[in-house]
Amino acid sequence: MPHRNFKKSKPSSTICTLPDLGMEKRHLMDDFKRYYGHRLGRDENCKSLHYAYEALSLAISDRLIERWKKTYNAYKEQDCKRANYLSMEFLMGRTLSNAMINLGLTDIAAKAMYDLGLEMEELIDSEYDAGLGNGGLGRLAACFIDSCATLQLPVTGYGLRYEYGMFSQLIINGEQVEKPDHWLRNGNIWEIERFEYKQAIKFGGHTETHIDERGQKRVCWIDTHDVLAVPYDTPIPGFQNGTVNTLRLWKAMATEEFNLQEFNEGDYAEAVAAKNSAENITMVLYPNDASENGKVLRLKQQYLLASASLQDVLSIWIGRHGNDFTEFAAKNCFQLNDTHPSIAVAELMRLLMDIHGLDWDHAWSITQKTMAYTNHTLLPEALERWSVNLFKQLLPRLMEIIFEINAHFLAEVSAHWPGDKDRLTRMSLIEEGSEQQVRMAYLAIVGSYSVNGVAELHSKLLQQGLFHDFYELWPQKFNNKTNGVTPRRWLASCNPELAALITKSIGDGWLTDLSLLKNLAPFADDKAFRDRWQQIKLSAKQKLVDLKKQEHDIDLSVNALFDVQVKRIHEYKRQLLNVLHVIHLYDRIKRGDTANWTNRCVLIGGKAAPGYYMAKKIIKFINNVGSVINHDPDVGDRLKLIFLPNYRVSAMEIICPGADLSEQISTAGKEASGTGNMKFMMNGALTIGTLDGANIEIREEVGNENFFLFGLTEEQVEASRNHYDPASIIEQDEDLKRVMNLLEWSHFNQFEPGIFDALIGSMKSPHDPWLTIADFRSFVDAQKLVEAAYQDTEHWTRMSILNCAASGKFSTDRTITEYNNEIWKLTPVKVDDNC
Ligand code: 26Q
Repeated sequence: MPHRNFKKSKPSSTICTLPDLGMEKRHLMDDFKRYYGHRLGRDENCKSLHYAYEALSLAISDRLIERWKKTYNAYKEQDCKRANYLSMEFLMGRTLSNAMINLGLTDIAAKAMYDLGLEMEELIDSEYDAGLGNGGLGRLAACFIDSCATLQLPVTGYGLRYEYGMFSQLIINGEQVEKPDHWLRNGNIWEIERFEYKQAIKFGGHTETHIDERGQKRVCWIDTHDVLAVPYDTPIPGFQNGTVNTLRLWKAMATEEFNLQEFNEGDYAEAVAAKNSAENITMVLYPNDASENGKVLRLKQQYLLASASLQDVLSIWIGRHGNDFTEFAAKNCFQLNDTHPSIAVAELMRLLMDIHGLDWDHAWSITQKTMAYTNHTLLPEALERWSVNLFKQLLPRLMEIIFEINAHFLAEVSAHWPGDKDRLTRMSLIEEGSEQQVRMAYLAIVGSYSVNGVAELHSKLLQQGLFHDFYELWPQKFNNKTNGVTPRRWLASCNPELAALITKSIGDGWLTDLSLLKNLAPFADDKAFRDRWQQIKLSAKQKLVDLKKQEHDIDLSVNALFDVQVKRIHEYKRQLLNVLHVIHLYDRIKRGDTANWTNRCVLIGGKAAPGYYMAKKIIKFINNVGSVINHDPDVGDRLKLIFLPNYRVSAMEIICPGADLSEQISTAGKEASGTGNMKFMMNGALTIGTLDGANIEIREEVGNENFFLFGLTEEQVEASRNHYDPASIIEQDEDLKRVMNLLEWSHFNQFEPGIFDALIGSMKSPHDPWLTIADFRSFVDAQKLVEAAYQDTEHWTRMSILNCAASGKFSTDRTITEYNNEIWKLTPVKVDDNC
């Protein structure tokens, strides 16, 4: 069916003006009933909670949509500068409870549901996570757009609408088994398809050059296979302020012409296959959180995101300003979430020159004034590179532009360092070798006016190490933006009891100015407050225990120290070090060395990239060690090791309020920032951690006495590279020797010989980059301090309160304010909230 063209026949403003929807209990109840009975066609015989969740969500969504329109109009009226956050991942998790908080409807809606005989918690729980991300980087994007809306900044999130998000993790016989995550199976009430804003994306073909009527050289990219990108919009509400921004996710679809052509030629099967290959582009999220090099489909995804988003922004611009780009850079900017969308640098050049007729210099000046790049990793192996040959085949015009950008850039390098050939080789956007490769990070740096890391140490190391040459050339481009998390989801929504206590004590200003949490500090000396704080922690732990019991029939005791490490499974994050410590505790129990014992429950959760052999072994190892320890009657309640399957956003919402101890134990210099560390701190967990990523800033904020520090520093890690001798460390440490002996004697794999050899070998290797053995002793010693501190409940509770009180810096409201003040320079736009 042809879609209606709104440009030709506009609906009159009368049909667009809607009556404001009520915000009282009766309004919600009426709307709920109408949706449940009419739109969804359900009645009292319906057993599934899903439809009640949908009916409530539709009622809530209506209230978002009316504010969405007002926001849209306010932005249009003010003709304000806008930022666009380009990210291959938006790890949104659930939407309903966040939407209610931000609309100020949490209590009213809960009462409405109660009156209808429904339990709000059950409805919230029946929502499927939108798992369109791997981990930190994707969740950061979700927190960022929440804060942008709360700060009333005109920012649009652009991403991909994957049909399949992050896989579900099953644990079978201790091993990870991946199950596809068809998150859209039951529909998604929060999104709106906007076919009218579709964009065509080119792939393949070749280029031709000709001279236009003005004597200018013009390049045409022709004989391409085009794919449509169709946007699906989700409203992103600010916190009780009337602003509702947009998350626009692109879905790939086959073009109608494409199919017709083949169909007319009689090749129906080919036509359908071609349709599939187009629609496959946004079928699945790549489940690796370090780059998987060389996959054509991944490059297609990246280009689709970049091209569709830029065309969208340009068509909005042209709709208002025609072909006049003089003000474009003053009114638009693009934040690139890592190198994944960095092909946008070349694509903006293409669109400005080939489609809109600008010359190179003008287009380049616009590009360099609008693009900004955030780096999220220091691991050199994780830096994205694409084969030049692949690029030429898939995106021939883009490859030409990258070569030209490189030629201009290398001329600048030569002028700065005449005769320095090594530097040219080092800095070139093209890496020479058996196969030429495009260095995407360098393309992003060259094309951007801002380059930032995500924590102080990380940004410093980028400048001194990975990007040093570029820092020397353009020091003013480089800056730091320490990550954060949104306090609405990561405190108010996930820990309502703690949030209520905080509000009762210091007022509710903290929800939008998290630095006010500092006013909690004096309450650390108040016994009644501490008692209440403790009760709340216990009740959060109980929820976690109940969940484990219900889902996996595991009994845990809330009196134990809940020691938690949840994050992607990676060698550098050192889940292995955590397990070595657990084995050490087990060994102490077996030897009867249990005087003054602190009962401990170690919880580890996270997904391994399906192709990451060592990470999968680590999961099996945790499960095997857990199974031996948890079934040993000598151990009892003293120690438990539990693997939490299918770690995801909604799981963290239950886990972080119930944690006592947060494990942030990466090899120093390897974790760019971490954000789980911030969620735990905000919820009153104490951190045991290395001087890595944002841990350093967490420790600075909370004070050394309220943080359990261990391990080598980043300098020591680097210095130990050439003379690391794990064998002699093991030899000199009786505790460690016993732990390693248990491993070597297959204590945890008695009927599975050899399965952990690769893990043991990697830890014992003098070339182990993660230095697990080097940090064992200092980790065990710090854990002893943890135990002693935990035994003094009053002291521990004080430290817990002080951690929460010191977490104000780690709100994404602060992070985004810095992005805005130093990079985007947008003016907040007030939106009338009298709906
Ligand atoms: C790249 C190419 C091909 C396939 C996959 C990828 C890919 C996908 C995701 C590469 C990396 C990621 C994700 C990285 C990530 O989550 N990094 C984390 O970012 C957080 C937010 O800044 C930091 O807190 C963490 O320290 C960092 O590890």
